[in-house]
Amino acid sequence: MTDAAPDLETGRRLFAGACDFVAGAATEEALPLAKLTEVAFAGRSNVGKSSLINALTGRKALARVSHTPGRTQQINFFSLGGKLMLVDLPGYGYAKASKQRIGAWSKLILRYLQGRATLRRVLVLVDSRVGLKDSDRDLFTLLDEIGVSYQLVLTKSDDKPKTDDPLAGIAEELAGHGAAHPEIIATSSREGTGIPELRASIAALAAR
Ligand SMILES: Nc1nc2c(ncn2[C@@H]2O[C@H](COP(=O)(O)OP(=O)(O)OP(=O)(O)O)[C@@H](O)[C@H]2O)c(=O)[nH]1
Ligand SMILES: [Mg+2]
Repeated sequence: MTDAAPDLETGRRLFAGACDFVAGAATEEALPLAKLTEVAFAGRSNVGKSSLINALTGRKALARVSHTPGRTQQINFFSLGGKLMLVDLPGYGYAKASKQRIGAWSKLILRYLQGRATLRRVLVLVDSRVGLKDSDRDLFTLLDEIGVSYQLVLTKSDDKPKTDDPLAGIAEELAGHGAAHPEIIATSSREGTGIPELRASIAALAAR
């Protein structure tokens, strides 16, 4: 099975099984042992990372959903039936005015991304109503540099754009990044759009 033709049924089965909270790590020492293949969810604060993990696993409150941006402060690990680890990272780039960038993102996350041998892919979530921000571009550059494969996942595609054509040129921009997967998956945790497809593409990573 290739990434280009992910098997929806395999994805459905993987996510229909057990999903357990394993650890919430606020320090490097608290990271669980790196045994399973990991897929991490990264993105700006409030982009919908926790909601997407809940939608994928069909659990309403597995990963906490917050109304206050920047709520997920630790790295949370969820095991999918001992086959794959889903990793919910704290959001970056909150506070529009303060220009907080990836440099301010905690050292813990940088260490995690750089040193995790089992990390197979980072899903970089981008709000489809807003498009790419410089904090996202900083993360792309970092992941290119450290050679960690990543894929862009659009969130909140049930809602209308906040600016004129926020997604214009996004595929072309991504194509200029060495470690980026070319396929972009559009999702809505609220309406379920793109969820089976994303399950399948994650399951394809677990299988290898
Ligand atoms: N319209 C719409 N809103 C969504 C969707 N997914 C999440 N939201 C809303 O976006 C807000 C943030 O969701 P979270 O899942 O907590 O986002 P997060 O990226 O985990 O946030 P932090 O952990 O704080 O960085 C909440 O108010 C959600 O209700 C979606 O698919 N559609
Ligand atoms: Mg969260």
